[in-house]
Amino acid sequence: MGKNSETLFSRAQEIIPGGVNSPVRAFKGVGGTPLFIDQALGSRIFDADGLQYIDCVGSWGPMILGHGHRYVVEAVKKAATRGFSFGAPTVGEIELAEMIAQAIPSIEMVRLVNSGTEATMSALRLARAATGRKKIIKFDGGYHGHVDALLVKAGSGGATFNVPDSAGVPKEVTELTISVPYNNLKAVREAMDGEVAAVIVEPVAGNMGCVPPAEGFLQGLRDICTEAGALLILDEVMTGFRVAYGGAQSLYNVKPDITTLGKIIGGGMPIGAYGGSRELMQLVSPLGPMYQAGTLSGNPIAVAAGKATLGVLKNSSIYADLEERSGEFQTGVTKSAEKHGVPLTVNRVGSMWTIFFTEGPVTDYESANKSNRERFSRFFHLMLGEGVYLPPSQLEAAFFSAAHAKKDILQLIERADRVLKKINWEFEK
Ligand code: KE4
Repeated sequence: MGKNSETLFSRAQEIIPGGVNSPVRAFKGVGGTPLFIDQALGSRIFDADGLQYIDCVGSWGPMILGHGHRYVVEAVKKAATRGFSFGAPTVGEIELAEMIAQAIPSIEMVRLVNSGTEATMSALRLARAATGRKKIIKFDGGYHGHVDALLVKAGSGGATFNVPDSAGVPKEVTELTISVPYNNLKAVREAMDGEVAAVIVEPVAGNMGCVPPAEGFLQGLRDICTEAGALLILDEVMTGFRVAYGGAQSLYNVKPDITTLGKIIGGGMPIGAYGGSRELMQLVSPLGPMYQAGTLSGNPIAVAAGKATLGVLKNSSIYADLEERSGEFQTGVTKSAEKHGVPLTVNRVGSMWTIFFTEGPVTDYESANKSNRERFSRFFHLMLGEGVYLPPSQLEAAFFSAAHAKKDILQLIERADRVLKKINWEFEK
């Protein structure tokens, strides 16, 4: 670990809880000192000691174009000269909303907010306003931001630190949330009653590591919700514009009542969004009785970055390229693990993926949790030493960007092979 990151981490811990502004960044899931990042470009990040890494985190999803894409940088620069924030409507917000609705037909109207958490919090409130019901169904290992009602058997940091529920959340709130195993329609049917306002699901789970939906799972949720008069919320904060331009709902052909978005639609700037039918969104203030607001919602700089990002993605070959290269990586690592006798499973949808250190299959939180975290941590640090920056947790998704060229993928496979060979020796001796 570089000296500068260590010095900065000590200083940061004096003034910021855990030295980080979001828990998963603290390397608690893998041990050691977090890298302090100085800058990034394309597929690379550079730490405070000037060391270079192939970035497989991409800010946890937003950087699908790679870092510092010239169109996005130019758009942000131009917007910044016109003003940072007005607290008043702007044409850019209309344009981004129109781009989102055009990409995702289930969204006829959309409200921009400042984070994925705000998006899911608002979506829950909208579902409860629309149905007059209180209960929510979520999935074990699903993470939807740090909304009180959803910090129940939560994934991401909650699962990484083995504290899937949070202190400070009254039981009166969490009593209304039912969490069931992912990919288990029977459990959803059993939990569903006339009091459930909504089911919220990551259409491709990313916060227990990458876990694809089983065949028929999403359509099954759609049917169960329709029958029960509950709303289906697809939390596409991670999958929106990631697994396809139209999100996971276009890939799996499922129509939710509400979609939440974030990450990519801001191109790396703070943003979130929730949307649905015109009829449903009439409930949202100032039109209707469901209140939701935000000083910086629709911020002109974030909107400029988001528009530029979606503009590059739209009608591009980026998704096809990402599918090919990510598939090549998955095959390469799987073959290497077989060669070196290291039990692992690589789950992937498009350019989001996770290497689970378990035989697998990994189909839900329980099977994801069977992963050997000690081996993952060893793999993480050895790969860091090889100049590869992975998500610092076994229960997180990794990402490639359009800037990860074929040579990057070949290098990643080579470096993983060297590390897996070493791991086999270390753990098998
Ligand atoms: P934010 O509030 O962090 O913008 O979004 C919350 C959120 C909502 N829904 C899904 C499906 C998400 O993946 C997230 C946030 N993802 C994590 C990564 N697992 C963000 C990283 C972090 O917490 O620092």
